[in-house]
Amino acid sequence: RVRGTGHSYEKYNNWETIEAWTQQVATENPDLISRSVIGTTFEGRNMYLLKVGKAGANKPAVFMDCGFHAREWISPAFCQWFVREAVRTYGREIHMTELLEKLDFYILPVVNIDGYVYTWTKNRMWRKTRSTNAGSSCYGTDPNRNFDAGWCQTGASHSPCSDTYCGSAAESEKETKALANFIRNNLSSIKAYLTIHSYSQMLLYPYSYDYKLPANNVELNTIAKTAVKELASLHGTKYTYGPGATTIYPAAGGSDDWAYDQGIKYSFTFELRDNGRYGFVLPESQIRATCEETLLAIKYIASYVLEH
Ligand code: ING
Ligand code: ZN
Repeated sequence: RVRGTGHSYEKYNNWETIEAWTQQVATENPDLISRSVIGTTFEGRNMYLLKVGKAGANKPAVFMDCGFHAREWISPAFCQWFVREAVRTYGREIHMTELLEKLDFYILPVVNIDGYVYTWTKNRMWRKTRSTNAGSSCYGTDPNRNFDAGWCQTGASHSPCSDTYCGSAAESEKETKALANFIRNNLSSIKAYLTIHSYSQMLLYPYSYDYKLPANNVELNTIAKTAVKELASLHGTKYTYGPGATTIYPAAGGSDDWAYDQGIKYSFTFELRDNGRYGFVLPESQIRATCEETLLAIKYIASYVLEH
């Protein structure tokens, strides 16, 4: 619990509560966290980014975002959990301490804030952004089909009414444009890109827009194999892993493929619990176990990146 805000790490928090939390966690941990705004959403909400790490010169960075898709509520819950574990275990647990001394984590707790708000107020199963579409009464673009990576060539739709609408152009959405601009402006420090989705218990790496394999595909496969082993070590949760196109489905315009093609050689998409029993509506009783196991995989990948 975070005092006075109604926030809880073991409950799903609404946007108002998450927004207040970003302010409070930064204010209470000034030596480890700073908060900035990287843009605003279609409906005018601030997109907060938390920089988590001990101050130092020329530190490499890991970028992690949550809440691309509105209904995947376990994803923002994990970003919040990660930040809490960082501040709670810094100076107490050797691995986290070393990570925060040597790396910065850029955490974007909710990318698609407007969609997230809509799942709390109108439609729990909403996926896309909430932007309007010219010539259509349907709303929204799929933010994970909106990046300039084989844009709309496969597994995406040009129809604004589709749940996988790729948008009118790559980076047509204010939210994806803000994220892409931040990464472009910080390419010299960002060594890894991690994006958290749900569900299906998978760890994916490029490519999804094509059946081609990334140059370091053997290395990415080994990292993924070890990361899912770490994850399973806690509660036995089984993950599959591999290139997106063959492991989940071909889909163009995803942020991990785009980040990889920008030169970020460690780029992964997590699909958290579960395997479909509850799907997007994962019970709050599973937040703790899901976040604890996922944290092991994230810490492993961050340590790997630090050593390479
Ligand atoms: N899955 C991802 C999606 O956007 C994905 C899978 C990953 C597609 C990487 C493209 C690139 O469809 C979910 N659950 O959103
Ligand atoms: Zn998703």
